[in-house]
This record gives sequence, C-alpha cells and structure tokens, in this order.
Amino acid sequence: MTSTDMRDEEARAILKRNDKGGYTIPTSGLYPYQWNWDSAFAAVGFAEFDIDRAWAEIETLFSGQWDNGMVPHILFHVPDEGYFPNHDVWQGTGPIPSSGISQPPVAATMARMVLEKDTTVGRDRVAELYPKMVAWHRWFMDWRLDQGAVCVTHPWEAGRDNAPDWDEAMAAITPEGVGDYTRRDTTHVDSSMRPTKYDYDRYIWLVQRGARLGWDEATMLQNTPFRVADPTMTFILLRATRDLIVIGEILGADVRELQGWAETLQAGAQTLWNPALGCFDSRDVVGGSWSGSISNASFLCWYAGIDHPDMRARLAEVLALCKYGVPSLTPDDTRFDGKRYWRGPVWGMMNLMIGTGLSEMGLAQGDALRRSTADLIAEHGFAEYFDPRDGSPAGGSTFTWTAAVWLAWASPTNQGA
Ligand code: 9WN
Repeated sequence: MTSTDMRDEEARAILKRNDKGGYTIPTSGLYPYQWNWDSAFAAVGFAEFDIDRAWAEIETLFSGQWDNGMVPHILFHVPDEGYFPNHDVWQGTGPIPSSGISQPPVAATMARMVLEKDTTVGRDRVAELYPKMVAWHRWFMDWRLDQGAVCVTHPWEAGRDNAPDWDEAMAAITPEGVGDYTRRDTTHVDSSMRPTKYDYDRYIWLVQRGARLGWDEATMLQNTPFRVADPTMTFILLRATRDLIVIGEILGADVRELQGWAETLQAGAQTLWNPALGCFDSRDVVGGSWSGSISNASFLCWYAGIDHPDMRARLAEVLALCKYGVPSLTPDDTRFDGKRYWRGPVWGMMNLMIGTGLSEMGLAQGDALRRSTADLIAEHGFAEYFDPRDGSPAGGSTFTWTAAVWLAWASPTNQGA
C-alpha cells in the first residue's frame, strides 16, 4: 500500500468511526453532535465511496430545519454531558433539540458536488432537499442582510468563533448576569488552542439573550448588540445560491427569485471591501468599524466568483509566509496566535473552498493550495486545524472535515480528477 492509499484508507475509517447513524460527529469527545457545515463537508467525503450515505448526511441535517426555514448550527440528537452549552442552555425551538443560530450555508454547494458524482441516484434525493434549501437561503435573505452583505448574530454562526473579526463587537458586550458555568471543551483540548473565558462569557450571554427572546428573529433584531457583516457568510451564501440555481434548473424549477438573491449578494459583497486594508473584511454593523483582518474568509472571494487584483496580491503575501495554505489570520497581524483556533491556524475545509474558487477562475494558486493541503495532512494527520508556521496539529484529532477534504479534494488520488 502506498502512503496515499494509507491516508485514503484512514480518511474513510475516520468518517465511518464518526458516523453515528445518519449523521456524523466532527470528532468524538470534543464535539458529540451534528454540526451544520461539518455535515455538508462530510457528505462530499462520503460521496467518494458511499453516495447513499452522502445524501443521508444532508437529509438528516435538514430534518432539524425550523418552521421559519433556519437550519441550526448544532443538532443535539443524543444528549451528551461532555459538551457545553447543551440544549438546556440553547433552548432551540425546532423539531428536534438544537441550537438557535445557523452556520455558513455550504450545503447547497456540497449537494451539487454529490449530485454531480451520480446524477441518476442524486436527482430524486436532491429534489426532496431543494425546497428546504431554498427556504433556508430565504431565511438568510429575510433576516441576515445589511446592504446585501450577510451578517452574523453570534461568532459561532460564522463558524470562525474567536476570529478577530468580532473583537470590537464583543468588546461592546458586558456579559452581566451570565452566571456560573463549566466549560467542557478545555477538558478535551489544551486551553491555549481554544477561545478564552472572556470570549465564552460573551458567547453564553448572547445565547441566553436569544433563548430569553424565544429565538424570534424580529424581536432579537431590536437593539441587537451583535451584528457583523461577514465575508464567510456573504461569499458562501452567494456561491451556494448559484449552485442552488443550477440544481433548480436541473429540476425544472422557477429560479428567478434565487437569481435576484444572487444579484443582491453580489452587490453586498462589494460593501465588505475595506479600502484602507486593500482586502475584503468584516464590518461591524452596530459599532460601524472595520475589523482590519486579512483572514481566510477574505480569500473566499474567488469561491463566490469575485476576483480582485489586490486580493491576488494579498494572497501572494500571505502564502509567502505560510507553507501549508491560508491561515485564519495573516501572521504579520499583531493579533495572530498560531495555535488559537480562528486567530491563526490553517483549516483544511477553508483551503478547499479557497482553492476550488481559485482553480475555477483559472488561477494557478488553486492547484498549489490543493498540493500544500495534501502535504499538510500527509505529514501531520487529520487534525481539526494546524499551526500555519510548521503544520503542527491542533484542536481535536481524527476530524471528520479534514478526512472529507482529503478524500474529496486534497488526496493525490484526486489529482487531475
Ligand atoms: C461551536 C464543529 C465546530 C465547527 C466550528 C468550530 C467549532 C464549536 C465549538 O467546532 O465551533 O460551534 O464548540 O467550538 O469553530 O466552525 O463547526 O467542528
């Protein structure tokens, strides 16, 4: 067996081990539930060897969809005391116990990838999912826009929990009355690789506010303390809406409403251009300031079909400092912390999206990024994230989305595919 075959085998084994029957946990211990965008990435990993299981992953995710169209960021299928905050804190109001916020909507893009693997099997499966995905995208368009850019109402919604993008907005929160709580994440992972207590106090304060207001979007919007227009959400929703349009056209649906959304989001993405930084950036809607972050979310522009000469220059600068792909924050930023989660580390699925976008636009860095991600995983394993300075693994291990990224994109088995 070659080393590539061994990694392929290991990646399949990780997906099977993290499979809890219809849904996949990100990794055991640290994350014992179904997470939204993790599941969508898991689906493209499964699609490499089990198409039926790939569809089941997305179907189970949408079984937790709320009446208003929202698809929660966590589905608490089986209670587990090893995680905090659990459903008793969140008090999500959907059909199965869940959190009360969403996560980056990669599902339609991943569904299109699974569909293209096998259109015969996929057509009926995607036809069932299509109206649910449209309803979810409509929820974003109804409740999360600012000047056409997509906002997050909690750092966990962006999936980039402790990114510097939220620092200003978080500083404006005084987490009064949050009470005592016991974190579980730092019993699984070294605390130097996780968000701080300062962050967690504000995360929980925001959750308590949502739960108190019954997760009613209109009520939560009034005097909202946290609303940040975010490149992660904006670029991903724009990309996913285009993929949803392609799926709709295959199904013979009327896609005019979706085309309107894509135009709105395309214009909204331009409102994230920070001229002083020469980069796409997060914009605090409440406080009015730019984050000033050159992050891996900034480089999702190509994934959304948006090119910019300055972004190419920024990418070249960042990649000159990082051997293994795009870090969550450029190392020459004073806020950089190479092991602390979204303040420095490289994440495989962000490399996948950035690399895919670059390749689709005919830019050579796309394939270079795929090869450096392959080296990263081949040399350092299937970690949750990696220190961009030397590739050392951080966070959880035997991680679902890193295995999926390997199988569906990075593995040399797929080179030239
Ligand atoms: C909170 C599961 C999730 C990812 C997020 C990542 C991390 C959760 C946590 O893990 O967030 O949602 O408890 O730290 O930041 O992107 O979906 O892998």
